[in-house]
Amino acid sequence: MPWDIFCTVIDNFGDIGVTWRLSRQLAAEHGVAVRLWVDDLEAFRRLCPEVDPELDIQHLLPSPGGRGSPGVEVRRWTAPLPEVEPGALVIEALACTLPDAFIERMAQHDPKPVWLNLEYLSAEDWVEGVHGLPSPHPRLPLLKHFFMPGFTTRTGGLTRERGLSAARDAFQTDADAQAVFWADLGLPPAQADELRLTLFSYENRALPGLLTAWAEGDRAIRACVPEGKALPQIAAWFGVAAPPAGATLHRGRLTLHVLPMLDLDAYDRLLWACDLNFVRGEDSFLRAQYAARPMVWQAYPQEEAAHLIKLDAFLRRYCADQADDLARLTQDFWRAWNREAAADTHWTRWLAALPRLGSHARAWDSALAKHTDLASKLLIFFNKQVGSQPFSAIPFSQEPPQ
Ligand code: TRH
Repeated sequence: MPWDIFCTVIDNFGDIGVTWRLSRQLAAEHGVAVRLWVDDLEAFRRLCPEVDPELDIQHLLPSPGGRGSPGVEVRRWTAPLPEVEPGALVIEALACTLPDAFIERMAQHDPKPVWLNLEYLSAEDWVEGVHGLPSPHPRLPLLKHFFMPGFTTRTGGLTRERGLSAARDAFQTDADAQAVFWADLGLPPAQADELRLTLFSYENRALPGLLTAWAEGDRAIRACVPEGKALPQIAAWFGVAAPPAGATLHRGRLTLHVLPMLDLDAYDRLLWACDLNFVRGEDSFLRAQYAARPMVWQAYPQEEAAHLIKLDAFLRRYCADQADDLARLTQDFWRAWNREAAADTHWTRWLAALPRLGSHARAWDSALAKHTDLASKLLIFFNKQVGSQPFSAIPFSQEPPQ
């Protein structure tokens, strides 16, 4: 029996990034046949070029490490949904809503599928209390459970592939592999004394000030900016029309490259190859933590500044083991960036602290790597619910101890 994962693409890439990453890991590492329902295949193709947006049904093989895997069946989420038999486990991901007819079929099915509401990632304390709670359907004999990703052992954990640390470390210590990676993007290899960073953010009123600090600073900065939300502001600051992917802009000590959207794995390598990563939302935020390099997070802006609460909840955990001055600096810079106010005033101190921030980033990632990952926790939850022999065709993944 397959597992069904449902994803609606709201206005960005996080929803499909999170669900595609999870789907391919379940298939590759646990032998689960995943059926991934997506309402916007064009958006999906941006981060997975193998996707053909014309097809209602297609099969993608998770690679690497997908030997013997059933792969992922990608289905266009149409209305009405084709009349398929529900899978053994159904995931309603990131606040999407299942079609009523599909829920009716779940209720009629024997045995009933395990039904999960996979929520957004948050470091807030209440997440532990909600993780695993059942929510009975108001009319039908069905239970839905909350599955909360999170940073502590009493949550659903974080998506993290087997072997990630080893692959990253190998790449970060291989100057040739990095040079090939940069050449493929049309960029020179890392230069001595240059700071190379990625900038993946939403529109941000603090951005022009930061660009000015970079252009007028002592250190050469090479910024890699993916196509998208921040580009109009950047173009305005350079006084040019919106630059296409492949464009390079110069001002003072700043060289800025506009990059095309990379696939998920290449984006990981981009984060691994840079000295500092500005990230946003949910999935790039997590991947930057796994890059084990200094980072700056812009939380997805929400009404009534709810994102600032999320930001502070994460900062409390992230900064807990930092020396006081480093914790204060991290809080000051990230809060200014998220309040869109004068982040540039912290830049010089930030730059000077980069080596210490890097050591902390590495320690933080090592601590995360010790937790059971989200896909493994899903399997544990599923097996507990069905009360059967372990479902996994391939043993649960465990990162080797760091
Ligand atoms: O795109 P986002 O802003 O997504 C957001 C958040 O997920 C938010 O929680 C959600 O509510 C909102 O969308 C609708 O940022 P995020 O989460 O980092 O997702 C970006 C995805 O794109 C991530 O999976 C990484 C991927 N990516 C690539 O694969 N290649 C690239 O070149 C880049 C820049 C990103």
